[in-house]
Amino acid sequence: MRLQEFPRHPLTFGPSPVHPLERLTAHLGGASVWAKREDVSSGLAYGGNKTRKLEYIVPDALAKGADTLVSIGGYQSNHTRQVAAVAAHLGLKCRLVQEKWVDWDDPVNDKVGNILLSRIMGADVRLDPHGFDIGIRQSWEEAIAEVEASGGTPYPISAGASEHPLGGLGFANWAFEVAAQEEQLGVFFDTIVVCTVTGSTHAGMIAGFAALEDLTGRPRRVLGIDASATLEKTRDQVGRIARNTAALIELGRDLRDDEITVLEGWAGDLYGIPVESTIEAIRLSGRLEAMIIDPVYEGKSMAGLVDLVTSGEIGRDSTVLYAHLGGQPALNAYSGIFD
Ligand code: 5PA
Repeated sequence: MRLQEFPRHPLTFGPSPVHPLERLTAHLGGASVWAKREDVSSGLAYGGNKTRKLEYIVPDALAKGADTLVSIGGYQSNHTRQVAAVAAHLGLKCRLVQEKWVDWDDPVNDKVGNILLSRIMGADVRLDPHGFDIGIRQSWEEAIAEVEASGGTPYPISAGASEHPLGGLGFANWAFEVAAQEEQLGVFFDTIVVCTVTGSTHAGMIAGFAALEDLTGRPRRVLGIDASATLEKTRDQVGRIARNTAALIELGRDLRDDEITVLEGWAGDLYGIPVESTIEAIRLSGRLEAMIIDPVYEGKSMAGLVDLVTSGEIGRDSTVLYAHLGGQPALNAYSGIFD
């Protein structure tokens, strides 16, 4: 099926805004840097990248007659907050497993930010002591079984909606949205920088931009910056989801290895723990652009962008698009960094 033919349930205001980051560009003194803002493109509890993924998943949930969305993430998961928002918006119930993915010593880590918002939106939020893993989790399978046992009709959405068969479509479509915006703005983004953890954001982009390249003959680089600190798992997951998504939208060819690039160097040793470069990137982006980014994901991909542009690895003549995937509510659980 062609991408345009998949059912899509609108959850955003429309295309996410694209704008230049002029002061950051001047400061870095290299490539021209722009941002595309998933953090300001939906009215549903601050939105973010999962909202766009869920646009393609909701039609399936509704078609199957589900009454409860069941999902999983860390205490400060942005994904589970967006699932809770979409459930509220649709009038469905929501059951969330919040695992202790991050050993972050902040006394309000399980009270403020994303988890607070999910509670406000009426989700059944349950804490679970298990640690970080992007794969399929037993705790989530148990939650699905519990909903069933109590007479509900669960609709399972895996971590980050990534293992979901339709999880890559939202960002395959993002690529086409970028192409339409390029036309309006008279620019061409030869390099995209995106944070990657559970993989379907980056993977969807890879499939979408591959399809565009086949149409236009103009290649570009889609650089995933790992923030999982479990690089091999993320790399495998990105490659697998990119290939599945490419097949789903009938790309008609295999993806080349050079189309799947997950870069390491900015995650630190552990998922969810900011390192010095993360904190510097957050301050830089705030100070120069009033563009707020978080310490778990976007601070790490911005740190990658800063280094790649400064070192010239992304050349001076490049025009770079930074995918801002949301995630700011988690900042509240990390206030101690900025005291
Ligand atoms: C997340 C993910 P992927 O998981 O699709 O690779 O996206 C990475 C990412 N930026 C990037 C932000 C703000 C994100 O929230 N968040 C997860 C969550 O539970 O919130 C899925 C891990």
